[in-house]
Amino acid sequence: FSWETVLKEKPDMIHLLDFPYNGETPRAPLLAGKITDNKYHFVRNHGGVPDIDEDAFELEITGLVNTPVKLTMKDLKDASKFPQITVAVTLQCSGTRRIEQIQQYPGDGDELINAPWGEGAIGTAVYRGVPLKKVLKHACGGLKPEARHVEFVGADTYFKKNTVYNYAVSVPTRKVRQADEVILAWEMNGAPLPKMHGFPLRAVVAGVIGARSTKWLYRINVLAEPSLGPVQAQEYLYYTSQIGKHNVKYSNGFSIQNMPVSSAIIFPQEKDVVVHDGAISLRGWAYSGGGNWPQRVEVSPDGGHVWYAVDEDDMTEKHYHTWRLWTISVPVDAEGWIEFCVRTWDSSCNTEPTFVRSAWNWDLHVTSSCHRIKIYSIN
Ligand code: MTE
Ligand code: MO
Repeated sequence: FSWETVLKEKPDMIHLLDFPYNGETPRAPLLAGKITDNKYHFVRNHGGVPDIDEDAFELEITGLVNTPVKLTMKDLKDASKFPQITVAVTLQCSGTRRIEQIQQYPGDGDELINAPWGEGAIGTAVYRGVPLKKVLKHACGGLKPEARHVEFVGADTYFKKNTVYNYAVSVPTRKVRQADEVILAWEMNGAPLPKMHGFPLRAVVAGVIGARSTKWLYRINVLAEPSLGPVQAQEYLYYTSQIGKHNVKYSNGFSIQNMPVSSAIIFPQEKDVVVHDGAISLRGWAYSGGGNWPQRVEVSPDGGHVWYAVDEDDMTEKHYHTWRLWTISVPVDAEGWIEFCVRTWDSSCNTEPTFVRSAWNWDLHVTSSCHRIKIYSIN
């Protein structure tokens, strides 16, 4: 790994962590369109960025499959072997908007590996690859009856508690049965997968936290139980409010898979002075995992008493794998500091908790409470 790769592929990010490299998408490119430019798609790494020679590369599929195999990139890209698929998928890190929890609960969370993300740890790209379902069927003769989880192993390593691990996570086999939900991808927005995003091959798992979309994927291991890798078993767990940093037992947390509905106001931003003529325009994103889409976005100019719904025409199209960008003009009479907040209902009628404290969990994942900003209104 070197900064050269960052500076070549991602020169203008909000550089949150040098190593492992974590970069957040700045506000303007975040809302520039439904599809995020590769140059600006957020990057979340746990370790270094491996250098992989595509021609020498092999993907190994092993464990509870009827026929373990090794496939080259040429095999995978051979359309006569596997049907190819192109899908737009929103990836959201479960650390998105963590900064709001950090501000209220300083010192919580595993600060060594969990970055203080704002609203830009989310992005959408069009991925091209093959459905994992088809590869398991046509190359591996299907799964053995005991198979319950599919583990993805990345070629990158990271260091935790005096041990070096490969990045490894898993999803239930049930997820893989949906051909357009688990993809082995080599193309991102029409370009070869950038190094920072997993060249030459990554898993793209729609609807669940970004952590399952393993980059630099080189082994798929079909298991009876979830992966024992620390990223699966010790990180990305959701705890009840009785569990804190000092009494944590991993068995008290459950694995975060589907992302809940959440949204954010991107323009204006906290502490902006907004000069207007009785109405303020706001723009932001809304997303929901698990195959849900944001159905209704509402914005309040007074901290959550009066709400205005975003017009359906003022949102990008709905799709069960992607976010929706929205815009609204909200009447404002008040002068001085006012608090805007946004809440979204998804297609399963779920909405967001009202305050950060209702979303608190000690490792500070999934900040899905109503996003609030204070701005100074000059009317
Ligand atoms: N895959 C590997 N091999 N190593 C990683 O550190 N980070 C995961 C996931 N896949 C990670 C990985 C996390 S936590 C997220 S949110 C997504 O990658 C981010 O994908 P991106 O960097 O392409 O945006
Ligand atoms: Mo993540």
